Amino acid sequence: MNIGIVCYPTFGGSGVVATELGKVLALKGHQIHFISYQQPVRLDTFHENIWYHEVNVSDYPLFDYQPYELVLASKLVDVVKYAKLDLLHVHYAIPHASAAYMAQQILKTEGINIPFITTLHGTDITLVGKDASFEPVITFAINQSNAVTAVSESLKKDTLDHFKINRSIEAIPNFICIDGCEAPEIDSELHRNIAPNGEKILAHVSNFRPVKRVCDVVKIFAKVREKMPCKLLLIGDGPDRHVAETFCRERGISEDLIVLGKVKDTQHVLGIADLFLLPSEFESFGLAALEAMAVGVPVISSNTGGIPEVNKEGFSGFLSNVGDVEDMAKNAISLLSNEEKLTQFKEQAFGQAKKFDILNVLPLYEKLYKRVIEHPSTF
Ligand code: GMT
Repeated sequence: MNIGIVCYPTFGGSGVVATELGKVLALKGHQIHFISYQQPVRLDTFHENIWYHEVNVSDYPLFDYQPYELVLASKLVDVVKYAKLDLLHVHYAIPHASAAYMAQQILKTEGINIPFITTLHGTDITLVGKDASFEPVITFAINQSNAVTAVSESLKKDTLDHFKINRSIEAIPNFICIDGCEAPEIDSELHRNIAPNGEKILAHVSNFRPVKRVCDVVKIFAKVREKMPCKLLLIGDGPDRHVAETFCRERGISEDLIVLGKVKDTQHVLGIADLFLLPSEFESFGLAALEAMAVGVPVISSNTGGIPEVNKEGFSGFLSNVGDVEDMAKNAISLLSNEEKLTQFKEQAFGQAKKFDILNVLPLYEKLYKRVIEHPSTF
């Protein structure tokens, strides 16, 4: 199949999922055309069957706000026509689904029929999409898509509960590429560097937006640190990074805080951690937690949104109510202070991640693509 993938190029989960999906589809022989305003971060090397088309946003002085949706729609028209695409798969509804709809309508006037699939990722529904300033367009674009997928059952339910949806939505979970039967070897030099005295390592990866509750991450860390020597490894960057830094400075525990910023190969670094913390206010899936589990790191998380579909209570980690820092710290301390239990949870976390192996998820997308290409208006 000849597939156009539209995504955000940044470190956010939706861009990561879109890029990894495209790379695996290309390996299987499909022709994949990525369309975005920057080369996606995970598209670091080019392979056979992969193309990248950049959307150039003009900076004409009349525009205080550049009309990205329009230039994206025009680019889609161009790529569909000249790369002879069979299908568009857009990741994150805003503004990709409405741009795809516009491109579809333009192409129809030229006798070209291009179906598009919208994958909902989370904040496009739960935060931004619900906003009255977007809602009518989002509802329309979801209803007009030839197929819609959501990354968890929970997100599917939220979409059906909060929007006037008159069509079906298929839940297709996020995935991970698992290599081998056991979690990969850890980088022992990196481990020595971060925890030179054998301290336990707690890790968190995110874009440090308020929804991630970075304040809870550092509070949990501070409570664990009262009981045992440990380090907190923060990966990523964003508006609330200073919350973590200020909290640790004020308590004089900054020497045990390591902020790595935006790291491309997060799993390599995550491998050295003993626990992953994800206390989010909301999380449609929690790809970061799955990436941690895939390198054998158990997860202490909140029980919001789609997280319980990924992190299994008392098996791959523990779940608590949003904001219940006491409970999260208690769970973390109980795991970290029992070596045998920690080893068992590390193995179980890896076992749980294997359920989301790309080999199990890819056929769901391929089947959907085939159905939509053959019967575009049925779904
Ligand atoms: O909001 C973010 O964390 C980024 C966002 C994205 O779309 O880039 O992540 C969402 O999509 C990820 C991939 O499907 C999910 O794993 C995250 O749970 C989801 N984030 C939220 O729901 C907050």
